Amino acid sequence: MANVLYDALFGKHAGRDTPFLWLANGSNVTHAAFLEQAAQFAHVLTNAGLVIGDRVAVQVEKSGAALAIYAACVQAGLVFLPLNTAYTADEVQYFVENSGARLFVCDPSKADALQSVADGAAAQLETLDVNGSGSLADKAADKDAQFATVERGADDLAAFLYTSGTTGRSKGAMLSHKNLLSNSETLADLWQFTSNDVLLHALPIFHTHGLFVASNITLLAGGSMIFLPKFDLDVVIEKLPQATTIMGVPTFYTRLLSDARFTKDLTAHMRLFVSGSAPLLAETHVEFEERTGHRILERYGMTETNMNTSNPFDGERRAGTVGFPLQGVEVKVTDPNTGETLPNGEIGILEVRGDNVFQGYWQMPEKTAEELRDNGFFITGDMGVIDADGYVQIVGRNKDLIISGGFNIYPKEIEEVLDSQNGVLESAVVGVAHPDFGETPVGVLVAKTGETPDLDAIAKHLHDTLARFKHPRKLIVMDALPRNTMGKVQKNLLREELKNLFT
Ligand code: MCA
Ligand code: AMP
Repeated sequence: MANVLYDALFGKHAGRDTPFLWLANGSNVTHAAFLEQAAQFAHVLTNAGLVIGDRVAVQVEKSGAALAIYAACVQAGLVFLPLNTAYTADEVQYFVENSGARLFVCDPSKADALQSVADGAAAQLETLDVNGSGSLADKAADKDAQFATVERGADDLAAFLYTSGTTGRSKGAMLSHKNLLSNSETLADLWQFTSNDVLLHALPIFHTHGLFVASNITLLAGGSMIFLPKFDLDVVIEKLPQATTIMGVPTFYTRLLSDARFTKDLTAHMRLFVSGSAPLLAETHVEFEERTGHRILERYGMTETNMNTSNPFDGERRAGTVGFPLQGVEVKVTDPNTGETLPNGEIGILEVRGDNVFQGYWQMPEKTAEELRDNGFFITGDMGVIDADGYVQIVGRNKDLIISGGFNIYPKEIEEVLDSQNGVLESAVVGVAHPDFGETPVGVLVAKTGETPDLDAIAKHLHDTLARFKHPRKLIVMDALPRNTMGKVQKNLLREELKNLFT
């Protein structure tokens, strides 16, 4: 037995003196140098006593070295657990504790604040900054640049990605070597990636999109990536002439379209623009084609399932749809109440099955059973319909979720914080259309009788406890929340009332 994921993505590039990562300053990291760094990190991890299956939690800025930690974990048979850099210490504490991570890598600037988190979870703390410096790099410096790859099979775990739920705490989605590799193989083939591809990579690498879709496909095809720390409009426009393809959330495309420098000439050489993680408005699709002559290829995925559907590479890329089920992925639409399969043309819940579907939630068998059926179908919580031509269209969500700029926000988590504030009787958080982020959360508060909530103090408290992207862009006090006869808050009415707040 070999190491399924390592061999397919990384091992085959050993000794290749070809550029893998093009950095913002124009320098590059070769495949060989990247793998040598990963091997050195693997030595540090195993020297620290970590053994097969142990989790490595990582909250660091995007860099080639950060990506090399992923490769190191795969090579050493460890489970890679990346965390959003925006998470506060309170949020990180839960992930480190819940996962039972034995080692936690953070930015040096946060080490003082996070030492107690590591201590509380009995995890070893190491640091790595955006330039690749820190205690992890120091320890790696004198290590052998070769590491004996640990054997791992198709069903062994490669990564945990935490995903929130409508109720309860975040759940660690367990992803196996097969889950990740099968999906990358399918997509690399479908989207016709080759070693000539240069992917403009401006996504974060702590989510499926930037980490597994973009990086794994590039590695599989043997291409390279222009590896930018974040989406900066000026830099993306400057680097576009060197790229063949880009993957982004819809905000990338609306921001590009808002800039006059983004023209047909600038994009004439491009092979492919991929969008996902949030709905791409049909009007953005149309405007993009008018401006550039390219049709954006929209696809649909989830943390638990990797990618499920994609518009075709060669056929019609239909605006407002997420295309067809991927090769080897079954997609069906079911009745939310009975679970029965519905005929094409009827709206229901999308369910998916295939090698792409995760192994369950870490140490949460009940949650797993609620969403992953015995027959292997995963209940996505997305409402969809399959049209007569087989295109899947997402029409809504059967889960209380807001997607802001591609980041998922669960209103419940914010409502719990709001409800605990002085003077607040109750609250509701709803997603409101936003020109830049697609949707953004707005907090509606009801005051306790005779009290006036201090909105500034509440905003400050939110700032201290929740990641910035989750902060409601506005807090509004209302006399009462609209409720139906069953007493359930009617968020649809609030959304309707507030829909023009930012437009
Ligand atoms: C940053 N801020 C945000 C967001 N990003 N607020 C709400 N939503 C966001 N997405 C905060 C910043 O901290 C800042 O706060 C303020 O909003 C404005 O920041 P700005 O500079 O405009 O934002 P940015 O840094 O340019 O980031 C926007 C972004 C970024 C480029 C859209 O959020 C991004 O890269 N999103 C991609 C997320 C992603 O990869 N999703 C995939 C996961 P302040 O003003 O206080 O400084 S989903 C997935 O993987 C599934 C499986 C799938 O299908 O792909
Ligand atoms: P997450 O589990 O955080 O990765 O988010 C997955 C969710 O993002 C899905 O369940 C969908 O609701 C949403 N999503 C991803 N891609 C698309 C898309 N192309 N169109 C609409 N929603 C999408």
